[in-house]
Amino acid sequence: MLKREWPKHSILAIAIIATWLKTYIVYKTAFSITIDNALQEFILFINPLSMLLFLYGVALFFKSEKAKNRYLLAMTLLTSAILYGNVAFYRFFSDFITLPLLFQTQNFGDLKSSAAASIFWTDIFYFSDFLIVLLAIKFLPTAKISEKASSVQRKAYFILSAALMFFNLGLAEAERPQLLTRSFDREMLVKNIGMYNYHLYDVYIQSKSQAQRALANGSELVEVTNYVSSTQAEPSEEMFGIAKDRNLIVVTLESLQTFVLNNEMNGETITPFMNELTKDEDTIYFPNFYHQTGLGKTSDSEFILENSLYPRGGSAVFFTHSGNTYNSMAEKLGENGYFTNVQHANTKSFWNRDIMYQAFEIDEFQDIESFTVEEGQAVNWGMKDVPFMQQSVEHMTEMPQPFYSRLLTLTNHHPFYLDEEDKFISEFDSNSGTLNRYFQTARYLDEAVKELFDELKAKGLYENSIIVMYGDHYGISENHNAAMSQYLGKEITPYETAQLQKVPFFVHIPGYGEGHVNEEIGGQIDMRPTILNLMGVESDDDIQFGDDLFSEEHEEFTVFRDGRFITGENVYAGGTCYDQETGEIDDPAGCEPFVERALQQLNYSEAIINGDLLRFYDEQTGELLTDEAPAATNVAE
Ligand code: GP9
Ligand code: MN
Repeated sequence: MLKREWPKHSILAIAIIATWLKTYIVYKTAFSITIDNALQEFILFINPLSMLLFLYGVALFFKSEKAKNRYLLAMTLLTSAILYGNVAFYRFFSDFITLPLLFQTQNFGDLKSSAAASIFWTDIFYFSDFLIVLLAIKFLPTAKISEKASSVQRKAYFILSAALMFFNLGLAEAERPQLLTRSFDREMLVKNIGMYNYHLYDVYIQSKSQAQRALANGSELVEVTNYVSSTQAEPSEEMFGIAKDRNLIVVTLESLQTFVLNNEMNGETITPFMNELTKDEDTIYFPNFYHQTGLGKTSDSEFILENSLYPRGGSAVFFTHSGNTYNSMAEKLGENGYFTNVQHANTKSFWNRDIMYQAFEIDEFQDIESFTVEEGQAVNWGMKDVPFMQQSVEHMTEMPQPFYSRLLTLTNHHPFYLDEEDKFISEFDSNSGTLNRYFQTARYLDEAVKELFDELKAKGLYENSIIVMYGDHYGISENHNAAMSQYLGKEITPYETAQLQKVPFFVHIPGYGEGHVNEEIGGQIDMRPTILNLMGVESDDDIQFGDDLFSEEHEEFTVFRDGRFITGENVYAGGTCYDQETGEIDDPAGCEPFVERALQQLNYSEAIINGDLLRFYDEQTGELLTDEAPAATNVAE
């Protein structure tokens, strides 16, 4: 019995092993996948297997040996084509293929021209498993008995395959929690779930959003535009165009929360430079400003900044809706003669930035490839912020003016490690290493901001620029509440947790002279209208959920992505209405009217994203393009 069984499935076994090992070799040779420890290497090694077992295992259902072999050959060809397609693509774009990219017509030209140039005869190796299976079919004296595998055998086989799949996903989840809801980075996906599963995942998230898009039509926008125009505040006339024609530099202050500003840790000042800025005559500083990000963290903050829309709940909009039509601040400034740019010393595919920035019509993205990282200049996730600032300003000197350049810092990021020479203050002394180190990296970020100002002055770019800086999201999560409570010297209630979502917001206009602390309650959603008004670019007709913070009509009502909100009177958190100033539990009546409105805003924003509704909006005229709606059916949210 055994003698007969073994040869019967030997071609299947050969095919699986050949493709598996080939895939691993290709991982190691054709892509630069960073491996930090043995567990990651192990995950990388096993990750092709589960999908291959499923895909190739379908052969077990074939009765005829010939059909089975043909199927296996077809599958080795298919997986080889997927792998090779990625290799050829990677040679040019240092990234893995994702569907929206194939649909973006501007990429297609690049793809075609580069495809021919990136093919070598040695690439035959990428099809070696196909050749091996072909030879095996020809020369291996396998059994000629035409017989399907028994159903018990098949069951055992697929149970084992499923077990392996779960084992792989379990390891991936341990290595990178929430990988499949947040996506993070294509490299991380390939590294953890494997090339083949990654493509399946990509098809899944893209087809899900495409289906919602296909069912949407322009009429859904009527309600949204009515809501937006009835609630929008008239922008401040006084501040209109105050920074007109200047370069706009927007700095994303990684994980910086407001509680470290104008504060001390064991007698040491945490952010000396930024503290001075809060009192500076050319700076307007907003201490009551909140982040509104969700799972997409930094990328969500960028999304809000560029669009004044809320990010999505439950996933990272940078990954799920990078094919949408947007009316980004970059696009708008671009139309007003600006050169638009983003600088970030990390891989370009992180948060799918390379694709999303095309949707935002950002002219240039300078990722890690644009920076020279000398020995000792990298920590945590990439290049240290101080040298990053130096090189970023150097880049600015080469840009056409006026420019809009966005700088994404990185050092003040979990796990908040630093080299000894970059520690300017000591650690805190709580039981949370994360919080203890956070003060030091925040102090380092402060140094980087100082460096930016110094460099801009040295390079003659300072006077003619406006510098806007905002904290992207919290750095210290609720897991560290005990330590946080020790530092703040008070209990961390849901009210306090909401208050800890404050992030700094600075508007620095060299020569302005009327700097002040602006106590207005606001959030990231207000950045786009506020900045555009300062730049002298009208945005009244745009669909945005925020308002100019300088407007006299600005309403103090800031909604978090999860439905919590802050008003002039109250903080609504954990289903409880608190007094905004004292943190005492307040009469729920104060919050009630806002609960509904908060959800309504979030839903409208979500509907815009899910239905890709901005494609039906003429941003120049403010008209709805319902006639061009591709689908007739309207779908309720
Ligand atoms: C990654 C950087 C950090 O490129 O922006 O992302 P985060 O984890 O803060 O969202
Ligand atoms: Mn961040």
